[in-house]
Amino acid sequence: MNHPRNNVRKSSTQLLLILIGITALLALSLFFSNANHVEFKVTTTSNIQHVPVYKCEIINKYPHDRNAFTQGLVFENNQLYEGTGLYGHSSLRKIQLETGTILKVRNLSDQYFGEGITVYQNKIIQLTWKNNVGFVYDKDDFHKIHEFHYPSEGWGITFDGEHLIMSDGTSTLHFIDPETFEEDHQIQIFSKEGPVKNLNELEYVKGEIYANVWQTNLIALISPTTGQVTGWIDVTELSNIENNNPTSMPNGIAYDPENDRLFVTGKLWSKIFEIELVLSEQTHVLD
Ligand SMILES: [Ca+2]
Repeated sequence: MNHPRNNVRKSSTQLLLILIGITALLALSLFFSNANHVEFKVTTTSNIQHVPVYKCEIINKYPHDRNAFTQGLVFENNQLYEGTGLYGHSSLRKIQLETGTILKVRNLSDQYFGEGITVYQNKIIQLTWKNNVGFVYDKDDFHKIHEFHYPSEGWGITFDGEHLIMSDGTSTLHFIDPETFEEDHQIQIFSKEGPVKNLNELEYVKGEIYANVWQTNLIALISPTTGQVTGWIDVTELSNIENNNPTSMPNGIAYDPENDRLFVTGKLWSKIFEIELVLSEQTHVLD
């Protein structure tokens, strides 16, 4: 005969087993739930590799000198500055955006092929292509303050609030101290297809680096910390308006942070376009 107390103990044991069973089921359920979640995350990560592609919605068009072989473009304090290239034609310009009027110009000596420009404090910095020298000018009167040197080619340059960021035609971006011009570090730029070479004109826009990719209609959006391309802007539509040929490719990105305006142009283009980005359904693969 079972003692009632034993029955109680037996019931308690059964209850405990049931509870353990329920707990185990819950744990398994949570595990599979998490497993699904993990799988979902993996899928999402995989999707991130297919980064967004943006098209351009034209907000405004402004005149641009068709003889300007644009290598640098920057907008600062309601003023547009442009650096132009080609031997014998290189210059630094201050331009009135609305009219295209050249308010101030400084021509470079014939031996220099001008490249990217950026503004740092009250100075403008301009690179040269193969001369391994950059120029620092007073922003207001364009007088040359000093020069600095770098070992690579000079292509594009921008400023992220801490470092000058410079491209050299490869997939490398150099982060340079704006006071000493010594390199702090560099990053390699890559997309799903591998390294992204020919990074040209640059602009730092809301925490990302925008870069024209030479000989393409593409602007790469780049994470300055990882070097990963996080998106593309396809400006083919703008190139088509300009009837561009291989020498008059898109080049030139400027950002007006006060009014959140993005400007793009190209070498020998007749216009500067103010654009907004519109998400495209296109999934671009860089050749
Ligand atoms: Ca720029």
